[in-house]
Amino acid sequence: MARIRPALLLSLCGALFALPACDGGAGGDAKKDAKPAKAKTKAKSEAKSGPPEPARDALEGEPTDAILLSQAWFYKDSGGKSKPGPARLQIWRKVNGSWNATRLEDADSNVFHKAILLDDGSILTAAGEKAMLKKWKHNAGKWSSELLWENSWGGKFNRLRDIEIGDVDGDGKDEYVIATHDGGVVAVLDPAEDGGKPQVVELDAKKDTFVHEIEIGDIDGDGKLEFFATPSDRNKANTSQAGLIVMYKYDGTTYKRTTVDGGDHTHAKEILAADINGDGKSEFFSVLEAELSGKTIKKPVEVRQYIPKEDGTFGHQSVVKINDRQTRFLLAADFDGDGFKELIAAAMKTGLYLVDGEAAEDGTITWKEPVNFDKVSGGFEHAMLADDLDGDGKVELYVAADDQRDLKRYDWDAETNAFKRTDLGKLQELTFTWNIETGKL
Ligand SMILES: [Ca+2]
Ligand SMILES: [Ca+2]
Ligand SMILES: [Ca+2]
Ligand SMILES: [Ca+2]
Repeated sequence: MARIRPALLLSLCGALFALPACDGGAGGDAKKDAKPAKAKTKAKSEAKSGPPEPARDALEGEPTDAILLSQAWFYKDSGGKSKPGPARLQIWRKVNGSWNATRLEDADSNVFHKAILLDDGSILTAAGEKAMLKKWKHNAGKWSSELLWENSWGGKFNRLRDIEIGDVDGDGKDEYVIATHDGGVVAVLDPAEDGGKPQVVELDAKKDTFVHEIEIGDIDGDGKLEFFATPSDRNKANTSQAGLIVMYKYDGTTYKRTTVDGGDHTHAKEILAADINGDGKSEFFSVLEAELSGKTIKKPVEVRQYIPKEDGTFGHQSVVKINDRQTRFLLAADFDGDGFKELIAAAMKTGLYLVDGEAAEDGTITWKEPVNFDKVSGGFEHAMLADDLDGDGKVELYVAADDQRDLKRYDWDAETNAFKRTDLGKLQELTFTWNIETGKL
């Protein structure tokens, strides 16, 4: 978890370290999982020798609405040092009208960066330290897993940072496109159909290079999917890093890379491909991190929309500038149901922003002034997702605000023309939520 520096941890968690918050309990489940008195001494000696045993909570009852939070979390060792616990998936499920959390943890890694619910009810997890892609199944109260892929690139870290699924080579079958740390690799993994070994193409290996994000979309509307990635320099505290935003297009033999944008002073850790105006072409966006000098923001976060040109290069227009250090989540969804997808940006400290726009006949989009609709919502990643999980035909927004420890839902209220917030539950202290997935589980 080198991305969470000790200094940052202190500022985020401060005195919380003094509390027995890192006991492995997830919210309200801590009590349920507490061991009887006899086990107390054992737990103490275990704490001295290593991390807590990974939790594997059973899922009770039939599949129901579920919110999966991919997390890293910290516990205190016997010397009082905070240490990363096993990679955690906190699984919130709606049972009899109320939301409750269970945990699935994996001691092989110390962070789940992302989880995807597959059609067959299994869960795909992309983990860091170690860089493992696993498939999890729950059956009759027991979890089992299959390691689909693991690799190491000989650098300081081995992480799978992001994964997206799509048919990027046009053969009618989906690939898994994966961003990795810290050897610069973008991997295209062709999953084996019968549990065999996947075929993996590793692109653009480069030492000390972190690829943060993958997006898939059809930017030119030819029915073939392009994918995008964000290779950048090594993560450093309180200073900006250079980086690129690149596009890959399959030419029948290989994935050809072109540069969409790049800079010496900053980079993007978030990108988005989404068909905003419903014309069959994906619009493509990046979120450039602020340019920093120590704690001072020299240049704010900027969301850019890229405009493809005839010659294959890209121009851009500025969508919104956000006076924050970073904004790691950007999504598009049509909350008000007018056929145009508005953008939501989740900044680290300054809250949630709604940016609506208007499309002209030629597809040109004019973006309106942002609305900072919840200022008291934040987190290092500030993960969010839009989905019609309750199936009423309207998309709702799900947000994990680690700073306030709130898991929330926002519904668009057509009468007030604003979001209405509902709190679903409390997140555990000393956890960092990297992604949200929703579905039936
Ligand atoms: Ca394919
Ligand atoms: Ca295309
Ligand atoms: Ca709309
Ligand atoms: Ca809904």
